[in-house]
Amino acid sequence: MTTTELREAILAHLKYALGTDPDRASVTDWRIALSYAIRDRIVDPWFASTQAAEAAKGKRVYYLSMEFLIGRLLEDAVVNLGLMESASAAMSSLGLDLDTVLSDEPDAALGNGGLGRLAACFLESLATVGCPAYGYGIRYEHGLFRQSFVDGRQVESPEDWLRQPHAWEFERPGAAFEIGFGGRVASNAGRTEWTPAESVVAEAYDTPVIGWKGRWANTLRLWSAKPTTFFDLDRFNRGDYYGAAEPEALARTISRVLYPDDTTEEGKRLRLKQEYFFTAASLNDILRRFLSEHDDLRQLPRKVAIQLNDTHPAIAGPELVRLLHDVHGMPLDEAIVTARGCLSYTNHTLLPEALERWSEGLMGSLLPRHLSLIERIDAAHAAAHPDRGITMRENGEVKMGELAFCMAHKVNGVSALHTELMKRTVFSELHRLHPERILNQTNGVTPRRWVLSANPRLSGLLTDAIGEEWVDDLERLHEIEPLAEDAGFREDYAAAKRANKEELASYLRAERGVSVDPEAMFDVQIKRIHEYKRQHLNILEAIALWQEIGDNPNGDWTPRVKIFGGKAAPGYVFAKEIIHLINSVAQVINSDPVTSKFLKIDYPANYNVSLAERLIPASDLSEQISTAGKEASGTGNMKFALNGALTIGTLDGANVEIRELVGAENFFLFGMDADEVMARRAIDGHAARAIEADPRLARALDAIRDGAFSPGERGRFDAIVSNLSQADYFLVSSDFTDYWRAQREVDVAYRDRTAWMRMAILNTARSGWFSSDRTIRSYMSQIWNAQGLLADAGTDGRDEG
Ligand code: F55
Repeated sequence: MTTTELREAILAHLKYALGTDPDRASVTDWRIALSYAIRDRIVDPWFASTQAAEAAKGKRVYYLSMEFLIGRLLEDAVVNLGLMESASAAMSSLGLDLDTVLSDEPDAALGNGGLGRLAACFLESLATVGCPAYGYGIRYEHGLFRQSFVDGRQVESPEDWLRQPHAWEFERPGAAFEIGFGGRVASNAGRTEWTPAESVVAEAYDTPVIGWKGRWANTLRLWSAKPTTFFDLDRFNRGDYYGAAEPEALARTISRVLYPDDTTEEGKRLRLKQEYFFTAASLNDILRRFLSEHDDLRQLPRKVAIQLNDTHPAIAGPELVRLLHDVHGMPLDEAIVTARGCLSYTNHTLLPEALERWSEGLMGSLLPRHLSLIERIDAAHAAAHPDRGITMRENGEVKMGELAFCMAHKVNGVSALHTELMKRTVFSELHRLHPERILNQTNGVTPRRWVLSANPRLSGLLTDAIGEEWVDDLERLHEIEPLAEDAGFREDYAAAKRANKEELASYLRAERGVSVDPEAMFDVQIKRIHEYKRQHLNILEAIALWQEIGDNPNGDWTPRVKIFGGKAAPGYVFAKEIIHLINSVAQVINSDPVTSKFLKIDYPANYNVSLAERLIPASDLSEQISTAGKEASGTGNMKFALNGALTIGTLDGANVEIRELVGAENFFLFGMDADEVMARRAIDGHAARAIEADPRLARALDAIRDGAFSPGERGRFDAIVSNLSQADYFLVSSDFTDYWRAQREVDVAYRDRTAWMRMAILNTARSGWFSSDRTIRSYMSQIWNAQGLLADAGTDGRDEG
């Protein structure tokens, strides 16, 4: 598409779709007009892909996820269609700057963190490798809350991404299903029938997902809850205007808002409704599509692969059994086997508080038929394994992990270590009964978003050096390995990083009024705030460093800027204390005239996908410091390594694999491993011992306790101090000394600019394996048994085996 054609298309949309003209148009109007013009280019490949999938009558993949953290869509589409230059030229010919227009788009924040972002990377990779697939989820009216800081404390406000017209979706009033809740179950002539007491309509909204070079496009289908009757006319006529609108309000509540908690499962009735709502709508849709192409439901596993993104859609097991057995008359045992043949389950956490359990009381009242089917499935499983000591129900609760495991033919972890721990801990008994079921699929990230568009300077360098093929064949980055020894390339690589840092520095100056020196090391920890991720270990090290610099202000310190980003679940009190502590420490340290040329701390509010795209390319050091055994994988760690930030990290999640691939000499390892963590916890008074053994740690904790960061309010952070000195479950105190040691090694390494750049280049060169294309091909061959439909793609010979 030429610049002129694109320009004309934009003007036409501005006029005919938005009803405005160039003189009046706002940036948002232009952005939406550009989005429509780009969207038009997606529709043909999208139709072609849909038709190719229909003609092939092959297997389709369905990715069921409560969360899709897709961020902005316009830039992604422009990049994948290869229209970056035309778009930039077209916008400037209209007097606009493309970057300004692109950053006007609100993030679609339909997820909490890693799990939701993984789903988004997977969608893009499924399209890039040409695998016929649908993402299924919820069209939340409000995504993850907006975070702001008031006096250093997190304050949440509602997110409102749909306030402006959403240019990427197509409403499908014709694709709608009635979803029932409650009611009763009755047997009728040998057939069980569920008669729900209430119901809502799930209506589909489709967003096309275009892969690299526009060769293939899939669909993200999000369900919105609508009332079965819009309006209670009788109540209206009686003058009860609020009551008349009640059915609508009640129904819409289901897709109103994303639950903002990424760990603790609170057993909320509305949450279970959301889970069933989108799962049932998706399964109805899947069966409808299958039956439009085939007639024998016993063939379902050959045509349908359904991936459950954690247990949130685990009700899919009983729901599919219900559809096959109750609705389509398949014998129960066969229905269970058939459903299992379609379903597979990804586990994303071992944290006990994050494993979903639903009380049988709640489930029985909302989904009575499903509860009775779970009992039947449980009984069938028990009968097949009479020696087993567990069931999927315990203390009046249904354990969704066990249910998902029993209803899936494959269960996967998301990193090598996490998968081993799954086998050894939460699923040890089920693993003994089904040793072939658990497998690993190490996470990945899409290089189109996380390298090509987030880091155009690095991308340009890579393409100049080795051609463009790395973009969808990321292991080709190995080809730049020899260039780590090339002084010219190192300088270019350093210049790209430097320019990214300058850009971030001016952003921080403009948006936050903080000034940072681009020469300093940018040390970044961005992720949800959680005790196991140990942002408090990072801030403790900052305090100790500040104290040490203060002792010796004329020392030869390596300048650092520590940047934090991340939200805490609104109900997670301790995580909010950590945020408050970081902000309070930042305020004191940043205003210390003696130390501030060596150490600054910044915590921009409202961390999201778009902010990650700014921060990661400008980072030198990636903080991956979770308590070993707790972070299932991490995916930010991969994005940093690809963009040439060195990792300081524990042997946790995918850090282990990153270190193996980039080389131990290019990774700053510290801390206990998962086995040592368990042993350390068994030592009486481990925290007190660690503090006694390390005067730096003791002094840092004393400063917090004495009110150094809470002038006039000594006890403000007592909860943190006493936690770290006593229970310290996440072993912050016990890992502090080694973390400090590793950080000082980082300081020394950063001063040797040549050696540092060599290491950074090797991180980029050796991280190509972390492309989500690799992950998706591996799911296709090892779990889904699905084929790609692109002439030059597919799974043959390219998966990881
Ligand atoms: C969201 C809702 C609930 Cl109820 C529970 C968990 C979550 C959630 O967001 N989890 C999450 O993000 N888990 C992360 O998944 C990533 C992708 O696999 C991993 O990399 C990361 O280690 C894990 O914490």
